[in-house]
Formats: sequence, C-alpha cells, structure tokens
Amino acid sequence: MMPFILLSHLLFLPASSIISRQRVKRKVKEEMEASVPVVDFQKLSEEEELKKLREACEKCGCFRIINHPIPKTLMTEMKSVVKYVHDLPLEIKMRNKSIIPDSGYVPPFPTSPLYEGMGIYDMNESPQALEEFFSQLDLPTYHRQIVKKYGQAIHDLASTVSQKMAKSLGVVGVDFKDWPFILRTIKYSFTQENMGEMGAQLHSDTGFITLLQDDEAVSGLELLDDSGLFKAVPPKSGSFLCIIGDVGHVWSNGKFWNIRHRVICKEIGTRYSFGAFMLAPRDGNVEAPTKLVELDNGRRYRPFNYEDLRKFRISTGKRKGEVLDQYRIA
Ligand SMILES: O=C(O)CCC(=O)C(=O)O
Repeated sequence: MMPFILLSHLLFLPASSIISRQRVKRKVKEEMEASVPVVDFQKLSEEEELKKLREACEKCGCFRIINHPIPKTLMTEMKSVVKYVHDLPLEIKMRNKSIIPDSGYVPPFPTSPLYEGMGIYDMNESPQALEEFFSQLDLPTYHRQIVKKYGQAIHDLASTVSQKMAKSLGVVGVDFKDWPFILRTIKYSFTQENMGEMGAQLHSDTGFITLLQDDEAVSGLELLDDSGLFKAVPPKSGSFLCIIGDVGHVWSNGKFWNIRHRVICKEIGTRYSFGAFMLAPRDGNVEAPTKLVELDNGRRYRPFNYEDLRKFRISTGKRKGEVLDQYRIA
C-alpha cells in the first residue's frame, strides 16, 4: 500500500517540485563525494600547474594525475595480471615473501577478511626480486613482460611526480628514482554480507607517495576530510590517484598533508587497486631538506629512520600517522 501512496503522491506534485527534489538528490551525492584535484602531467613544466600541484599536496593530500605517459593498454593488461595472480591457489600466493614487513603476500585475516595483498619490493634496484616473484608464482612469460613493463613505467612516473612535488616547494636535485618502492596489488572481495564492513581500516600511507591505479568499476575508497567527514573518491578512467604519506608529510617539513583514508564495502564485487608505494630515501633517513628548513625558519620533525616508522605501526596497530607525534618538534 505504502509504495502506491507515495507514487500517487508524487504524481500530483507540481513538475517544479519534482525537479527541485532531483536537484537535492544530486546535490547530496555531490556532497558525499571528495573533490579530488586533477593535475595534468603534460603541463607540469608550467608554473601555473606546479602551483596547482603544490596546493593539492598541501590542502588535500591527494590528487589525480591525467595525461601521464603510461598507455591505457598497459594499465588494462596489468589489471588482468593482477586478477590472475590473486586467483592463484593460496599455497602459491604464500610464496610471495615479505622483504620488509608487509611487503609480500598478506592473506585475508580474521581482522581484515576482505583484504588480500601481494607485492614486489624494490624491483627497480633488484632484478633478482622481480625474478624471484616470477618464479615463486610460476608466472607465464607474457604476464612477466607486463609486470616488468608496468613496474618500470609506474616507478618512472612516481619518481617524476615526486620530483615535481619537490620542485613545487623550490627543492631540486633529489634523486627520487633511487628511493625503494613496492609494486603492490590489492584485492577486496565484497559480498552482500559485507555491506558497510571495512576493506581497509582508516590509515595514512607510510611512504612519500602512493601512486594508485584504483578500481574503475567497484567503489569503496574514502578520504577523511578536515571536518571529520568521509568522502567517496570518484573513479576517473585512465588516471592515477596520488596519495601523500607520512614520509611525504615529514619530508615537506609538515607542508604536504598525509591524508587518512579507508576502503569500505559499498557494493558487491571484487575491487582491485595496485600501483607504486614510493617509500623513503634508500638510507632510510627521513628528514626535511635543509633548504626547506631554512625557508621555514625551523625544522618541524626530528630526523628518524623509516624502518622505525613501519615497526611502530605494526607493533602498536596505530596506522593513522600517530607515529609522527614522537618526532614532532614542539
Ligand atoms: O584500495 C584502494 O583504493 C586504496 C588502497 C589503500 O588505501 C592503500 O593501499 O593504502
């Protein structure tokens, strides 16, 4: 009876009222979505775009990169490989060992049953790490070629984006290409029973940046904004999402924002996200460059070792950037 009453009620509403209701509905949807700044990679040599990049890093802690050099075909091929490796039997996936904590296979745990991750640590510097990954998973030749090509391409893109971010603060000459990164793939299995459950708990990323090829079809990623509200990240086909991490925050002397984010099950399906997790300088020493410290008239964080940051998070379970409190200079 109820639906009939509502429908008949609607039928007698004046057209203007129906239109305004639709507008309100659209508005609510807009308000729930994060407005993620878009940065055009091709324009990053221009002052204007560099300014936009800096603003995005400082105000939002994330941005989308468009017009980048990674071909759409390679992005699609890599997604197929990611699906393939995650569909392998558990005992094979378990062979993907961690080189640093959590860099290899992370199975679904009772505390995070929807999440599963795999990764290759420092493939750029260590061709052996890549070969081990291939042979551990017994990957077919074609898949190996894709992973190699994609890994190199995303590492190049992540280092160039990092250089541009540094340049936007007036810092040049940092060799981000030398910084270790994890090529990481994540699978979330979302079913009807999981609606509203966490795929990944609220956290900040540990490294300088994460350059993510997030799922175009299955939603779930949310950012925590200044006012304490969670906003959904709308997908953008062919782009990469850049998320600034704890190292990015400290390295920029507190300027770049290490945005907190989470993944939540909102629809049925399998969500895949993967990309480059650019970590910290190779010697592990995390500190703001002298030039920035001089410009800011002071250092905001004591230098520390990246490994200590990772250990703290694993031993305490605190993953929202709390680790940085102990290094903050009052
Ligand atoms: O799956 C996603 O889209 C986000 C992944 C994520 O939050 C992370 O790996 O830090």
